[in-house]
Amino acid sequence: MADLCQVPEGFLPAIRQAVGPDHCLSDPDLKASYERDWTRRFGGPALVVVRPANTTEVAKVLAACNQFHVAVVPQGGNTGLVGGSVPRNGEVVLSVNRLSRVIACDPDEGLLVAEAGTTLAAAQAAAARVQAELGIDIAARDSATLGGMVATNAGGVHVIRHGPMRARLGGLEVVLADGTVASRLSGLVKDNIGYDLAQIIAGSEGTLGVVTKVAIHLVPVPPFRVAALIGLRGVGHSSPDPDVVVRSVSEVAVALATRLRRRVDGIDALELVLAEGMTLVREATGLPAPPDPGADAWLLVEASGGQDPTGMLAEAIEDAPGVTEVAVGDEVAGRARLWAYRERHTEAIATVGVPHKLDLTLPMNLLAEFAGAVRSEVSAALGGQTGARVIMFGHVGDGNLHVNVIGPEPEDYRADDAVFRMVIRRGGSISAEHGVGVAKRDFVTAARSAGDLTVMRRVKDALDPNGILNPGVLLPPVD
Ligand code: 2HG
Ligand code: ZN
Repeated sequence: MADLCQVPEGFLPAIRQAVGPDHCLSDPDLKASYERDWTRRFGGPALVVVRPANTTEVAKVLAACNQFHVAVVPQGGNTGLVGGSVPRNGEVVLSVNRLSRVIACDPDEGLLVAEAGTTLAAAQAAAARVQAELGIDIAARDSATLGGMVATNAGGVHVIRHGPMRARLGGLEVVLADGTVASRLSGLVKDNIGYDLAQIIAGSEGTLGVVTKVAIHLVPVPPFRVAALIGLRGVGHSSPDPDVVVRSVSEVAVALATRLRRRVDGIDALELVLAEGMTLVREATGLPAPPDPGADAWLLVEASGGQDPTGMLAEAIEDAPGVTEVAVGDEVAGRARLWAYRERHTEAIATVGVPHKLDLTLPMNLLAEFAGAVRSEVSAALGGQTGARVIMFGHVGDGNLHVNVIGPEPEDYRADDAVFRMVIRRGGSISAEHGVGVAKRDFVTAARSAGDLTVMRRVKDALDPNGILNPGVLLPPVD
Protein backbone atom coordinates (compact mmCIF):
# COMPACT_ATOMS: atom_id res chain seq x y z
CA MET A 1 0.00 0.00 0.00
CA ALA A 2 1.34 3.42 -0.93
CA ASP A 3 1.88 5.92 1.87
CA LEU A 4 -1.46 7.66 1.94
CA CYS A 5 0.10 10.99 2.87
CA GLN A 6 1.97 10.93 -0.42
CA VAL A 7 -0.52 10.93 -3.26
CA PRO A 8 0.91 8.91 -6.15
CA GLU A 9 1.53 10.99 -9.24
CA GLY A 10 -1.21 10.60 -11.80
CA PHE A 11 -3.82 9.40 -9.29
CA LEU A 12 -5.85 12.59 -8.84
CA PRO A 13 -6.06 13.30 -12.60
CA ALA A 14 -7.28 9.71 -13.09
CA ILE A 15 -10.16 10.00 -10.62
CA ARG A 16 -11.03 13.53 -11.71
CA GLN A 17 -11.38 12.17 -15.19
CA ALA A 18 -13.48 9.25 -13.92
CA VAL A 19 -16.18 11.38 -12.23
CA GLY A 20 -15.66 14.84 -13.74
CA PRO A 21 -13.92 17.68 -11.82
CA ASP A 22 -17.16 18.95 -10.23
CA HIS A 23 -17.64 15.65 -8.41
CA CYS A 24 -14.13 15.24 -7.05
CA LEU A 25 -14.22 17.46 -3.96
CA SER A 26 -11.01 18.66 -2.35
CA ASP A 27 -12.21 21.94 -0.78
CA PRO A 28 -12.19 21.39 3.05
CA ASP A 29 -15.63 23.03 3.42
CA LEU A 30 -17.17 20.75 0.82
CA LYS A 31 -15.51 17.62 2.25
CA ALA A 32 -16.42 18.35 5.88
CA SER A 33 -19.84 16.67 6.03
CA TYR A 34 -18.37 13.43 4.63
CA GLU A 35 -15.50 13.34 7.14
CA ARG A 36 -17.26 12.93 10.49
CA ASP A 37 -19.84 10.29 11.41
CA TRP A 38 -23.31 10.87 12.83
CA THR A 39 -22.21 10.24 16.45
CA ARG A 40 -19.27 12.71 16.12
CA ARG A 41 -17.10 10.00 17.72
CA PHE A 42 -15.36 8.89 14.53
CA GLY A 43 -13.82 10.55 11.49
CA GLY A 44 -10.70 12.06 9.96
CA PRO A 45 -9.49 13.87 6.88
CA ALA A 46 -10.33 12.59 3.40
CA LEU A 47 -7.89 12.96 0.54
CA VAL A 48 -10.83 13.79 -1.71
CA VAL A 49 -14.53 12.98 -1.84
CA VAL A 50 -15.65 11.50 -5.17
CA ARG A 51 -19.28 11.36 -6.21
CA PRO A 52 -19.68 9.02 -9.20
CA ALA A 53 -22.95 9.14 -11.14
CA ASN A 54 -23.27 5.47 -12.13
CA THR A 55 -21.76 2.00 -11.94
CA THR A 56 -19.27 2.69 -14.75
CA GLU A 57 -17.88 5.68 -12.89
CA VAL A 58 -17.67 3.71 -9.62
CA ALA A 59 -15.71 1.04 -11.52
CA LYS A 60 -13.31 3.63 -12.93
CA VAL A 61 -12.69 5.16 -9.48
CA LEU A 62 -12.01 1.77 -7.90
CA ALA A 63 -9.76 0.67 -10.76
CA ALA A 64 -7.69 3.83 -10.27
CA CYS A 65 -7.52 3.37 -6.47
CA ASN A 66 -6.43 -0.23 -7.00
CA GLN A 67 -3.83 0.64 -9.63
CA PHE A 68 -2.29 3.39 -7.47
CA HIS A 69 -2.81 1.50 -4.15
CA VAL A 70 -4.89 4.29 -2.61
CA ALA A 71 -7.35 3.37 0.17
CA VAL A 72 -11.03 4.10 -0.36
CA VAL A 73 -13.94 4.39 2.10
CA PRO A 74 -17.40 3.76 0.58
CA GLN A 75 -20.13 5.98 2.02
CA GLY A 76 -23.94 6.05 1.72
CA GLY A 77 -26.08 8.40 3.83
CA ASN A 78 -23.40 8.65 6.55
CA THR A 79 -25.83 7.48 9.22
CA GLY A 80 -23.51 4.68 10.41
CA LEU A 81 -22.82 4.52 14.13
CA VAL A 82 -19.54 2.54 14.28
CA GLY A 83 -17.12 4.66 12.21
CA GLY A 84 -17.22 2.29 9.24
CA SER A 85 -18.05 4.80 6.51
CA VAL A 86 -15.93 7.83 7.37
CA PRO A 87 -12.26 8.38 6.55
CA ARG A 88 -9.61 7.92 9.18
CA ASN A 89 -6.37 9.00 7.60
CA GLY A 90 -6.46 10.58 4.18
CA GLU A 91 -8.47 7.94 2.28
CA VAL A 92 -10.66 8.67 -0.74
CA VAL A 93 -14.33 8.81 0.25
CA LEU A 94 -16.53 7.29 -2.45
CA SER A 95 -20.05 8.62 -1.90
CA VAL A 96 -22.87 6.80 -3.69
CA ASN A 97 -25.37 9.61 -3.08
CA ARG A 98 -25.74 10.39 -6.79
CA LEU A 99 -26.80 6.80 -7.52
CA SER A 100 -30.32 7.46 -6.34
CA ARG A 101 -32.72 6.11 -8.98
CA VAL A 102 -35.48 3.63 -8.26
CA ILE A 103 -35.16 1.46 -11.37
CA ALA A 104 -38.20 -0.81 -11.00
CA CYS A 105 -40.89 -1.52 -8.43
CA ASP A 106 -43.17 -4.36 -9.44
CA PRO A 107 -45.74 -5.68 -6.94
CA ASP A 108 -46.51 -8.71 -9.14
CA GLU A 109 -42.87 -9.76 -9.26
CA GLY A 110 -42.66 -8.67 -5.61
CA LEU A 111 -39.40 -6.84 -6.25
CA LEU A 112 -37.94 -3.34 -6.03
CA VAL A 113 -34.66 -2.61 -7.81
CA ALA A 114 -32.89 0.63 -7.00
CA GLU A 115 -29.48 2.24 -7.12
CA ALA A 116 -27.47 1.99 -3.92
CA GLY A 117 -27.69 5.67 -2.97
CA THR A 118 -31.50 5.59 -2.88
CA THR A 119 -32.64 6.48 0.62
CA LEU A 120 -34.77 3.98 2.48
CA ALA A 121 -37.57 6.57 2.63
CA ALA A 122 -37.51 7.02 -1.17
CA ALA A 123 -37.63 3.24 -1.68
CA GLN A 124 -40.47 2.95 0.85
CA ALA A 125 -42.39 5.68 -0.98
CA ALA A 126 -41.93 3.87 -4.33
CA ALA A 127 -43.22 0.66 -2.75
CA ALA A 128 -46.18 2.46 -1.14
CA ARG A 129 -47.26 3.77 -4.56
CA VAL A 130 -47.92 0.14 -5.58
CA GLN A 131 -49.48 -0.85 -2.21
CA ALA A 132 -46.33 -2.69 -1.11
CA GLU A 133 -43.70 -2.47 1.63
CA LEU A 134 -40.03 -3.42 1.90
CA GLY A 135 -40.37 -5.27 5.21
CA ILE A 136 -37.52 -3.23 6.67
CA ASP A 137 -37.61 0.06 8.53
CA ILE A 138 -35.19 2.13 10.62
CA ALA A 139 -35.47 5.54 12.27
CA ALA A 140 -32.75 7.00 9.98
CA ARG A 141 -34.88 6.22 6.90
CA ASP A 142 -34.67 9.75 5.43
CA SER A 143 -30.86 9.63 5.08
CA ALA A 144 -29.82 5.96 5.27
CA THR A 145 -29.22 4.46 1.83
CA LEU A 146 -30.01 0.98 0.58
CA GLY A 147 -26.35 0.30 -0.25
CA GLY A 148 -25.22 1.25 3.26
CA MET A 149 -27.99 -0.88 4.74
CA VAL A 150 -26.75 -3.88 2.74
CA ALA A 151 -23.12 -3.18 3.70
CA THR A 152 -24.01 -3.16 7.41
CA ASN A 153 -26.78 -5.76 7.16
CA ALA A 154 -29.02 -3.21 8.89
CA GLY A 155 -31.77 -4.53 11.14
CA GLY A 156 -34.39 -2.15 12.51
CA VAL A 157 -37.84 -2.48 13.94
CA HIS A 158 -39.34 -5.22 11.74
CA VAL A 159 -36.63 -7.87 12.06
CA ILE A 160 -38.83 -10.12 14.19
CA ARG A 161 -41.29 -10.37 11.28
CA HIS A 162 -39.21 -10.01 8.10
CA GLY A 163 -35.57 -10.49 9.11
CA PRO A 164 -32.62 -8.09 8.64
CA MET A 165 -31.49 -6.55 5.33
CA ARG A 166 -29.81 -9.75 4.14
CA ALA A 167 -33.14 -11.58 4.39
CA ARG A 168 -34.85 -8.94 2.25
CA LEU A 169 -32.33 -9.16 -0.60
CA GLY A 170 -33.34 -10.43 -4.01
CA GLY A 171 -29.86 -9.71 -5.37
CA LEU A 172 -27.41 -6.89 -5.89
CA GLU A 173 -24.78 -5.36 -8.11
CA VAL A 174 -21.33 -4.74 -6.64
CA VAL A 175 -18.11 -3.28 -7.97
CA LEU A 176 -15.01 -5.13 -6.75
CA ALA A 177 -11.71 -3.51 -5.80
CA ASP A 178 -10.22 -3.83 -9.30
CA GLY A 179 -13.29 -2.36 -11.01
CA THR A 180 -14.92 -5.69 -11.94
CA VAL A 181 -18.74 -5.39 -11.92
CA ALA A 182 -20.63 -8.41 -10.52
CA SER A 183 -24.39 -8.34 -10.90
CA ARG A 184 -27.24 -10.67 -9.90
CA LEU A 185 -30.54 -8.83 -9.55
CA SER A 186 -33.08 -11.43 -10.64
CA GLY A 187 -34.96 -11.71 -7.35
CA LEU A 188 -35.53 -15.41 -7.98
CA VAL A 189 -36.42 -17.12 -4.73
CA LYS A 190 -34.95 -20.44 -5.88
CA ASP A 191 -31.60 -19.99 -7.62
CA ASN A 192 -28.86 -22.40 -6.54
CA ILE A 193 -25.96 -21.78 -8.87
CA GLY A 194 -22.98 -21.55 -6.60
CA TYR A 195 -22.02 -18.98 -3.99
CA ASP A 196 -24.64 -16.40 -3.12
CA LEU A 197 -23.24 -13.05 -4.26
CA ALA A 198 -25.66 -10.94 -2.22
CA GLN A 199 -25.05 -12.89 0.96
CA ILE A 200 -21.26 -12.62 0.65
CA ILE A 201 -21.51 -8.84 0.31
CA ALA A 202 -24.25 -8.24 2.94
CA GLY A 203 -22.57 -7.27 6.20
CA SER A 204 -19.11 -6.91 4.63
CA GLU A 205 -19.05 -3.19 5.53
CA GLY A 206 -17.41 -1.94 2.34
CA THR A 207 -14.40 -4.26 2.71
CA LEU A 208 -15.19 -6.48 -0.31
CA GLY A 209 -16.76 -4.12 -2.84
CA VAL A 210 -19.00 -1.12 -3.39
CA VAL A 211 -22.69 -1.93 -3.74
CA THR A 212 -24.20 -0.05 -6.69
CA LYS A 213 -27.66 -1.63 -7.10
CA VAL A 214 -29.97 -3.49 -4.72
CA ALA A 215 -33.00 -5.73 -5.30
CA ILE A 216 -35.42 -6.04 -2.37
CA HIS A 217 -38.35 -8.42 -1.98
CA LEU A 218 -41.66 -6.62 -1.43
CA VAL A 219 -44.51 -7.57 0.90
CA PRO A 220 -48.13 -6.40 0.45
CA VAL A 221 -49.42 -3.58 2.68
CA PRO A 222 -51.56 -5.29 5.35
CA PRO A 223 -55.20 -4.07 5.59
CA PHE A 224 -54.96 -3.66 9.39
CA ARG A 225 -52.11 -2.36 11.53
CA VAL A 226 -52.19 -1.30 15.17
CA ALA A 227 -49.58 -0.03 17.64
CA ALA A 228 -49.81 0.07 21.42
CA LEU A 229 -47.54 1.77 23.95
CA ILE A 230 -47.78 -0.12 27.24
CA GLY A 231 -46.67 1.40 30.56
CA LEU A 232 -44.89 -1.12 32.81
CA ARG A 233 -43.73 -1.22 36.41
CA GLY A 234 -41.68 -3.77 38.32
CA VAL A 235 -43.82 -6.22 40.31
CA GLY A 236 -43.96 -7.09 43.98
CA HIS A 237 -41.19 -4.86 45.32
CA SER A 238 -43.30 -3.30 48.06
CA SER A 239 -45.63 -6.23 48.67
CA PRO A 240 -45.70 -7.57 52.26
CA ASP A 241 -46.90 -10.93 50.89
CA PRO A 242 -43.86 -13.31 50.76
CA ASP A 243 -45.58 -15.40 48.06
CA VAL A 244 -45.65 -12.51 45.56
CA VAL A 245 -42.92 -13.03 42.97
CA VAL A 246 -40.66 -9.96 42.74
CA ARG A 247 -39.85 -9.03 39.16
CA SER A 248 -37.71 -6.16 37.85
CA VAL A 249 -39.24 -4.07 35.07
CA SER A 250 -36.85 -5.67 32.56
CA GLU A 251 -38.16 -9.10 33.57
CA VAL A 252 -41.71 -7.82 33.21
CA ALA A 253 -40.94 -6.40 29.74
CA VAL A 254 -39.22 -9.56 28.46
CA ALA A 255 -42.05 -11.73 29.82
CA LEU A 256 -44.68 -9.53 28.14
CA ALA A 257 -42.78 -9.50 24.83
CA THR A 258 -42.61 -13.30 24.88
CA ARG A 259 -46.30 -13.59 25.76
CA LEU A 260 -47.34 -11.25 22.93
CA ARG A 261 -45.31 -13.20 20.39
CA ARG A 262 -46.96 -16.41 21.47
CA ARG A 263 -50.52 -15.14 21.66
CA VAL A 264 -50.88 -12.49 18.95
CA ASP A 265 -50.70 -13.19 15.22
CA GLY A 266 -48.72 -10.87 12.99
CA ILE A 267 -46.42 -9.11 15.47
CA ASP A 268 -44.23 -6.65 13.49
CA ALA A 269 -42.30 -4.95 16.28
CA LEU A 270 -41.60 -5.21 20.02
CA GLU A 271 -39.58 -2.28 21.29
CA LEU A 272 -38.41 -1.27 24.77
CA VAL A 273 -38.12 2.22 26.28
CA LEU A 274 -36.85 2.71 29.85
CA ALA A 275 -37.63 5.61 32.20
CA GLU A 276 -34.29 7.45 31.80
CA GLY A 277 -34.57 7.35 28.00
CA MET A 278 -38.20 8.51 28.10
CA THR A 279 -37.26 11.51 30.28
CA LEU A 280 -34.41 12.45 27.96
CA VAL A 281 -36.56 12.12 24.83
CA ARG A 282 -39.29 14.29 26.33
CA GLU A 283 -36.77 16.92 27.47
CA ALA A 284 -35.11 17.03 24.03
CA THR A 285 -38.25 16.94 21.90
CA GLY A 286 -41.08 18.35 24.00
CA LEU A 287 -43.26 15.29 23.37
CA PRO A 288 -46.36 15.11 25.64
CA ALA A 289 -46.71 12.66 28.53
CA PRO A 290 -46.89 8.95 27.56
CA PRO A 291 -49.39 6.53 29.18
CA ASP A 292 -48.44 6.21 32.87
CA PRO A 293 -45.79 8.97 32.87
CA GLY A 294 -44.27 7.51 36.06
CA ALA A 295 -43.78 4.01 34.63
CA ASP A 296 -40.41 2.25 34.91
CA ALA A 297 -40.55 1.19 31.24
CA TRP A 298 -42.77 1.04 28.15
CA LEU A 299 -43.19 -1.74 25.63
CA LEU A 300 -44.16 -0.63 22.14
CA VAL A 301 -45.88 -3.37 20.18
CA GLU A 302 -47.07 -3.25 16.58
CA ALA A 303 -49.10 -5.95 14.86
CA SER A 304 -50.67 -6.20 11.41
CA GLY A 305 -52.56 -8.59 9.16
CA GLY A 306 -55.69 -9.42 7.22
CA GLN A 307 -57.80 -9.23 10.42
CA ASP A 308 -57.76 -6.37 12.95
CA PRO A 309 -55.28 -7.50 15.66
CA THR A 310 -56.62 -5.07 18.32
CA GLY A 311 -58.83 -7.61 20.11
CA MET A 312 -56.13 -10.25 20.32
CA LEU A 313 -53.65 -7.66 21.60
CA ALA A 314 -56.04 -6.36 24.25
CA GLU A 315 -56.71 -9.88 25.50
CA ALA A 316 -53.02 -10.70 25.76
CA ILE A 317 -52.17 -7.44 27.54
CA GLU A 318 -55.20 -7.33 29.88
CA ASP A 319 -54.03 -9.48 32.79
CA ALA A 320 -50.29 -9.39 32.13
CA PRO A 321 -48.18 -8.70 35.25
CA GLY A 322 -46.74 -5.19 35.55
CA VAL A 323 -48.99 -3.49 32.97
CA THR A 324 -50.27 -0.08 34.12
CA GLU A 325 -51.71 2.01 31.26
CA VAL A 326 -51.96 1.49 27.50
CA ALA A 327 -52.30 3.92 24.55
CA VAL A 328 -53.38 2.55 21.16
CA GLY A 329 -52.94 3.96 17.65
CA ASP A 330 -54.64 2.33 14.66
CA GLU A 331 -54.14 4.93 11.93
CA VAL A 332 -50.90 6.37 10.53
CA ALA A 333 -50.75 9.55 12.64
CA GLY A 334 -51.76 7.79 15.87
CA ARG A 335 -49.12 5.10 15.40
CA ALA A 336 -46.46 7.70 14.56
CA ARG A 337 -47.25 9.57 17.79
CA LEU A 338 -46.51 6.41 19.80
CA TRP A 339 -43.42 5.50 17.77
CA ALA A 340 -41.90 8.97 18.35
CA TYR A 341 -41.06 8.08 21.99
CA ARG A 342 -38.94 5.19 20.74
CA GLU A 343 -37.59 6.53 17.46
CA ARG A 344 -36.37 9.85 18.82
CA HIS A 345 -33.93 8.29 21.29
CA THR A 346 -30.91 8.62 18.99
CA GLU A 347 -31.36 12.35 18.38
CA ALA A 348 -32.19 12.98 22.05
CA ILE A 349 -29.03 11.20 23.19
CA ALA A 350 -26.95 13.29 20.77
CA THR A 351 -28.08 16.44 22.59
CA VAL A 352 -26.30 15.42 25.80
CA GLY A 353 -22.94 14.23 24.49
CA VAL A 354 -20.94 12.03 22.16
CA PRO A 355 -22.24 8.53 22.87
CA HIS A 356 -20.43 5.21 22.89
CA LYS A 357 -22.98 3.14 20.98
CA LEU A 358 -22.96 -0.46 22.12
CA ASP A 359 -25.36 -2.42 19.93
CA LEU A 360 -25.80 -5.90 21.40
CA THR A 361 -27.82 -9.08 21.21
CA LEU A 362 -28.37 -11.23 24.28
CA PRO A 363 -30.01 -14.64 24.52
CA MET A 364 -33.62 -13.89 25.53
CA ASN A 365 -33.36 -15.71 28.87
CA LEU A 366 -30.40 -13.51 29.93
CA LEU A 367 -31.66 -10.16 28.64
CA ALA A 368 -33.29 -8.94 31.87
CA GLU A 369 -30.37 -10.07 34.03
CA PHE A 370 -27.94 -8.27 31.66
CA ALA A 371 -30.05 -5.10 31.71
CA GLY A 372 -30.02 -5.14 35.50
CA ALA A 373 -26.23 -5.55 35.69
CA VAL A 374 -24.97 -3.24 32.96
CA ARG A 375 -25.04 0.08 34.82
CA SER A 376 -22.93 -1.13 37.75
CA GLU A 377 -20.43 -2.84 35.42
CA VAL A 378 -20.03 0.40 33.42
CA SER A 379 -19.61 2.40 36.58
CA ALA A 380 -16.98 -0.03 37.91
CA ALA A 381 -15.13 0.03 34.58
CA LEU A 382 -15.01 3.84 34.71
CA GLY A 383 -13.72 3.79 38.30
CA GLY A 384 -16.93 5.41 39.54
CA GLN A 385 -16.51 8.37 37.12
CA THR A 386 -19.26 10.79 37.99
CA GLY A 387 -21.44 12.21 35.27
CA ALA A 388 -21.36 9.11 33.04
CA ARG A 389 -24.84 8.18 31.83
CA VAL A 390 -26.16 4.87 30.52
CA ILE A 391 -29.24 5.09 28.29
CA MET A 392 -30.61 1.72 27.25
CA PHE A 393 -33.42 0.91 24.81
CA GLY A 394 -33.96 -1.34 21.84
CA HIS A 395 -35.57 -4.16 19.97
CA VAL A 396 -36.52 -6.39 22.88
CA GLY A 397 -38.40 -8.81 20.61
CA ASP A 398 -35.16 -10.09 19.08
CA GLY A 399 -32.91 -9.60 22.12
CA ASN A 400 -31.18 -6.51 20.68
CA LEU A 401 -30.39 -3.76 23.20
CA HIS A 402 -28.79 -0.39 22.41
CA VAL A 403 -26.61 0.61 25.36
CA ASN A 404 -25.52 4.24 24.94
CA VAL A 405 -22.78 5.39 27.34
CA ILE A 406 -22.20 9.13 27.55
CA GLY A 407 -19.31 10.55 29.52
CA PRO A 408 -16.10 8.73 28.56
CA GLU A 409 -13.91 10.42 25.92
CA PRO A 410 -14.26 9.01 22.37
CA GLU A 411 -10.89 7.21 22.66
CA ASP A 412 -11.65 5.76 26.10
CA TYR A 413 -12.72 2.14 25.55
CA ARG A 414 -13.10 1.06 29.20
CA ALA A 415 -16.91 1.02 29.17
CA ASP A 416 -17.06 -0.58 25.69
CA ASP A 417 -14.65 -3.26 26.83
CA ALA A 418 -16.59 -4.06 30.04
CA VAL A 419 -19.96 -4.27 28.25
CA PHE A 420 -18.63 -6.37 25.35
CA ARG A 421 -17.09 -8.81 27.82
CA MET A 422 -20.42 -9.11 29.63
CA VAL A 423 -22.09 -9.90 26.30
CA ILE A 424 -19.50 -12.47 25.17
CA ARG A 425 -19.65 -14.21 28.58
CA ARG A 426 -23.41 -14.57 28.14
CA GLY A 427 -23.18 -16.00 24.62
CA GLY A 428 -24.52 -12.85 22.90
CA SER A 429 -23.24 -10.78 20.00
CA ILE A 430 -21.28 -7.49 20.26
CA SER A 431 -22.65 -6.36 16.90
CA ALA A 432 -26.38 -6.86 16.42
CA GLU A 433 -27.37 -4.53 13.60
CA HIS A 434 -24.96 -1.58 13.30
CA GLY A 435 -21.88 -3.44 12.13
CA VAL A 436 -18.35 -3.60 13.54
CA GLY A 437 -16.74 -0.60 11.82
CA VAL A 438 -13.67 0.69 13.60
CA ALA A 439 -15.52 0.83 16.93
CA LYS A 440 -15.53 -2.92 17.60
CA ARG A 441 -12.87 -4.40 15.37
CA ASP A 442 -10.46 -4.99 18.27
CA PHE A 443 -13.14 -7.13 19.93
CA VAL A 444 -13.82 -9.36 16.92
CA THR A 445 -11.06 -11.82 17.83
CA ALA A 446 -12.78 -12.52 21.16
CA ALA A 447 -16.15 -12.87 19.47
CA ARG A 448 -15.30 -15.20 16.57
CA SER A 449 -13.41 -18.50 16.39
CA ALA A 450 -9.99 -18.68 14.72
CA GLY A 451 -11.38 -20.75 11.84
CA ASP A 452 -14.21 -18.31 11.27
CA LEU A 453 -11.73 -15.41 11.13
CA THR A 454 -9.54 -17.33 8.67
CA VAL A 455 -12.49 -17.64 6.28
CA MET A 456 -13.15 -13.89 6.54
CA ARG A 457 -9.50 -13.01 5.90
CA ARG A 458 -9.22 -15.36 2.91
CA VAL A 459 -12.37 -13.96 1.30
CA LYS A 460 -11.00 -10.45 1.86
CA ASP A 461 -7.58 -11.33 0.38
CA ALA A 462 -9.18 -12.98 -2.65
CA LEU A 463 -11.49 -10.08 -3.50
CA ASP A 464 -9.28 -7.18 -2.45
CA PRO A 465 -5.67 -8.38 -2.70
CA ASN A 466 -4.22 -4.86 -2.36
CA GLY A 467 -6.31 -4.11 0.71
CA ILE A 468 -7.66 -0.81 -0.65
CA LEU A 469 -11.28 -1.24 0.44
CA ASN A 470 -12.11 0.27 3.83
CA PRO A 471 -8.86 -0.73 5.57
CA GLY A 472 -9.13 -0.66 9.38
CA VAL A 473 -12.82 -1.64 9.33
CA LEU A 474 -14.32 -4.97 10.47
CA LEU A 475 -11.29 -7.27 10.31
CA PRO A 476 -9.05 -7.17 13.39
CA PRO A 477 -5.34 -6.47 12.86
CA VAL A 478 -3.18 -9.58 12.37
CA ASP A 479 -1.00 -10.19 15.46
C1 2HG B 1 -32.37 2.44 16.60
O1 2HG B 1 -32.79 1.32 16.91
C2 2HG B 1 -31.04 2.55 15.93
O2 2HG B 1 -33.05 3.45 16.76
C3 2HG B 1 -30.08 3.51 16.66
O3 2HG B 1 -30.46 1.31 15.77
C4 2HG B 1 -29.67 3.03 18.02
O4 2HG B 1 -28.90 5.21 18.67
C5 2HG B 1 -28.83 4.01 18.86
O5 2HG B 1 -28.12 3.53 19.76
ZN1 ZN C 1 -31.72 -0.32 16.45
